[in-house]
Amino acid sequence: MARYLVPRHTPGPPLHGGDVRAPAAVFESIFEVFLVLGALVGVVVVTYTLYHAVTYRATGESDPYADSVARPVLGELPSGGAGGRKVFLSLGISAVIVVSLIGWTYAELSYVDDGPDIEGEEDIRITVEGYQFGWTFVYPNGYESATLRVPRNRIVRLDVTSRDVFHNFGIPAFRVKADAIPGQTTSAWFTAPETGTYEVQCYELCGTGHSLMTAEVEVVSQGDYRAWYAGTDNETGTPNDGNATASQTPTGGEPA
Ligand SMILES: [Cu+2]
Repeated sequence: MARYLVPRHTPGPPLHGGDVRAPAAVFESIFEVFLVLGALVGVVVVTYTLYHAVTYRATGESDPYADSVARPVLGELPSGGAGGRKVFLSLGISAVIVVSLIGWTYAELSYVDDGPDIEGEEDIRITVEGYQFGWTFVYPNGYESATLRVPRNRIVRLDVTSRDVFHNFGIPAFRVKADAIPGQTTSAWFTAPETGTYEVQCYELCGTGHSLMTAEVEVVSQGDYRAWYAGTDNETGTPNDGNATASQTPTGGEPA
C-alpha cells in the first residue's frame, strides 16, 4: 500500500495559476474547518460545564444556594442566567454556526460536483468502464488501457459507467468516488499535483472478486503524457503494462 503514497516530485507549471482547487484540497479544508470549530465549541462547553460544576458543587450543607438561586422546574425556562438570555444566546450562536457551516459546505461540495469551468482547457476526458472484476479506461481517441495514465496538474474529467453490475470507482489519494452503473454515466473529476503511482479501488460489493478489483493510476509529467498519448493514436486494446491481472477472474473465491 505504501508504494501508492510516495509521490515522486517533478517540477511543472502550476495548475491554471492556482485558480483550480483539487477536490482533495476542498475536502481537506472542510475537514479542517469542522475539526477546528468542533474543537473550539467542545472546549468552551466543557470548560463552562466544569467551571459551574466546581463553583456550585455540594458542600455538605443541604442547598447553600437555596436563597440566592431560583431553581427552574420541569417545563419552565430557566429564569437564572440573566432571565433566560443565556439560553437564547447559546441557541442563537449555535444556529448561526450551524447555518453558516451548512451554507459553506454546500457551496464547497457544489464546486466539487460541478467541476471547474476553465476556458481553453486541454480536454482530458476519459471513460471509465467497470466490469467483474477490473477497470478499463477509454481515451478520446479510442485507446483502451487497464491503467489510468494522466498528466499531473491537469483537470482530468471522468465519465464512469459499468458493463455488468453496480460498481463504484474510487481513487482515495485524490478523493474521487463515483458510481459505475450499467446504462448510466456518472461524472467525476480530479487533479493530481504530484507524479507517481496511485491505486484505484471498487467501493461497491460486486461479487467474489470485488476486493481484487483494483487498477493503477500513473501520474506523469505533462510532456511525458503528450508523448505517450501521441503514440496511442487509433490503437485499441489493452497495452502490455503489467496490470492485466486485475481483469482475470479470481480462482480463490476470496471473500469480498
Ligand atoms: Cu466492483
